This record gives sequence, structure tokens and C-alpha cells, in this order.
Amino acid sequence: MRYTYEGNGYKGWEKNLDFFGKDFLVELFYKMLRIRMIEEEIEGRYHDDFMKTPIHLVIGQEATAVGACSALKYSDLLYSGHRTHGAYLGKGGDLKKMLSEMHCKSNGCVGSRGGSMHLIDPDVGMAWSSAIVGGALPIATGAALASQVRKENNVIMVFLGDGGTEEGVCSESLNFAALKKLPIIFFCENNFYSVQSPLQTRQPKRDIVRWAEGHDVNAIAVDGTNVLDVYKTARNAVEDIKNGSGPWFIEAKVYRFRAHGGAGDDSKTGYRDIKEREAWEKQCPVNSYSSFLMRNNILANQQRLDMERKIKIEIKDAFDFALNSPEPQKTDLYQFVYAD
Ligand SMILES: Cc1ncc(C[n+]2csc(CCOP(=O)(O)OP(=O)(O)O)c2C)c(N)n1
Repeated sequence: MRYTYEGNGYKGWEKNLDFFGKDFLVELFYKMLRIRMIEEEIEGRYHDDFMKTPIHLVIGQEATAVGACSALKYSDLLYSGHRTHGAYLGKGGDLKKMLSEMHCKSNGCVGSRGGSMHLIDPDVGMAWSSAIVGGALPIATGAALASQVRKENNVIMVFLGDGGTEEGVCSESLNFAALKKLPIIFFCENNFYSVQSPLQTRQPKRDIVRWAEGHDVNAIAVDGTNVLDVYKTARNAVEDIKNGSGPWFIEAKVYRFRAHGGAGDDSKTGYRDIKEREAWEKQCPVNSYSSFLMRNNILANQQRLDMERKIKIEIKDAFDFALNSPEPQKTDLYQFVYAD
């Protein structure tokens, strides 16, 4: 079976341009382009072996990270699984701190103790991320309960993959969130694969959004390649939650263009058809949005080139910063260890 793109690109979205406003439309593009270029640079340098961390690239999944995070404000907290780069950068994370973390330097965002799968940064409301599939879900649900009890009027968002829905704790978290009407958005990036195992063989009958709805949460599916669809839906969910709706579950169908982990693509191992990936690449979130903006005279080709030049400089500076940053010291080993 091949997973095909079922959306309709940006057809009909011209009508909504005034709703978003030109500056914001361009800002969304800049953020997606930036994530794409950062990921490509990480991928290109990965085998130099200066980055001391496993990586899970989000190339192909930029619209979900940017669309969803742009609906949050600073004090709204974000939780994530192992595929963290988009979430961290989408929430406004600091590229230098992220790359330092990935190079295992003492000034990384978690002081070299986490690496790529554990990017955390209270400065931007990136509350937690974890390599344990589904591990962020109950913690985010607990944070939503705390926020409700303290009457903080915040929204908690937690990213998960289609694989994450298969953890028992996902059902438990959805159920508890529904029961307590918690202010939380479960944002599921359904890229159809858990490592190299397709959804079809794991859950042949599961329609994720309907399954989530069965837990009595509000649930909706969006085109995960369309940043405007993602943003608008996430924003509506945030507003709804503020009006007391209780939890939302958003399923965004999307495709990862690279291997499950590491650099490059792994399609040639045979678990997915290369033609399937190529078809999704035609629906590339960055390029399809760029074409949409250019068709509507919101972005010019020269403007995109200028953005690329600016981002390239930022990325080079951030890598230089990370490479030249200090290593952790042996004497710091027991810092943050609280048990004897
Ligand atoms: C509890 C647990 N089981 C298994 C793994 C191994 N594992 C790491 S990533 C992954 C796939 C997760 O797939 P999904 O949630 O769909 O996210 P994606 O990688 O597609 O973004 C698995 C099974 C793990 N890290 N934790």
C-alpha cells in the first residue's frame, strides 16, 4: 500500500489572505524555510561526527511545527517526543543553544545532558521533550491540570506521532484530559510510519482522528503540509479551550522525507516505496507555500533568496558558536543529581 497526499494544496486559501495579513504570512514562510535550512545543514554535517547525539530530522514536517507553535503564546507550554527540532525552533528556541546541546557542549539548552531528543528551554516555554514514545503525554496532561488548578489561563500543547497513539498512556492521558476538561492540545503528526513499520500493518482499521474522538475529546484532522490549515485549526482550538471546551486532538497527515533517524533517506531498505516519498516531495510544505505566496504576490523570488542568504549566515554563526563552546567538565558531572 502507498500513502498518498489527500489534500488539495492551497486551493481556495486565497480568500483568507486578509485574515492572516501579509506580514504574518511571510513570517510563517521564513520560519519554515529556516527550519528546513537548519535541518539540511545538520544533515550535511552529521557524519563529521562533531554532533554527539542521535537525530530525527523534521524535513517534510515544517508546516506542522510552525503552524501549531505559531498559535501559542510565550506562556503556553510545549511538550514533545523525540522529533524535537521543529517544535523547539517553532516555539522560538535559540539555535545556538540547540546546536551546542547537539554538540554536547556545556552551554547547550540542557547543559549537554540531553542531546537532540531532549531539548528543553524554559526561556521559550519549551517545557519538556523525551525519547520515550508517548512519554511526554502524561507529563503534559499533568501540566495542563496544574495550569487549570492555578487558573493560569494557559494552553498546553504536546506533540506526538502516530506511533505515540499506540501507547496505553495516550488513551489514559486523553481520557483524563476529557474527564477534567483540561486546557491541552494533543497535536499528532501522523507521518504513517513508526520507525520502519507502516500504520497499515500496526493498526489496519484505525482512523486516528476518529479513534481520538472516541475518548470524548474534540478532534479534527488537518492537512499537515499546509501551514495555514495547521495554524488556523490550532488557533481555533486555543480559543475554544480558553472558552472552556476542554481538550483538543489535532491529527495532521504529513510525511517525513528522510530516514526515521540519522542523515539521509532509508527508503531503499524497502519498508516504503521510493515513489511514495517522491510523490509527497511534490507537496513539499516549504515549496508549496512559497509558490502559493508568490502566486498571490506576497513573496517575491528575490525576497526568498535574501531570506536564504540571511539564514545561511545565522546557521554558520550558530555552528561556529557550538563548535567553539566549552566541553562539560568532570566536576559538573553530579550537578542536578539530587539522589545520594
Ligand atoms: C516506549 C518506547 N517504545 C519504543 C521506542 C523506540 N522508538 C523510538 S522512535 C519510535 C517510533 C515512533 O513513531 P511515531 O510516534 O510515529 O513518531 P515518528 O518517529 O514517526 O515521528 C520508536 C518505536 C521508544 N523510544 N520508546
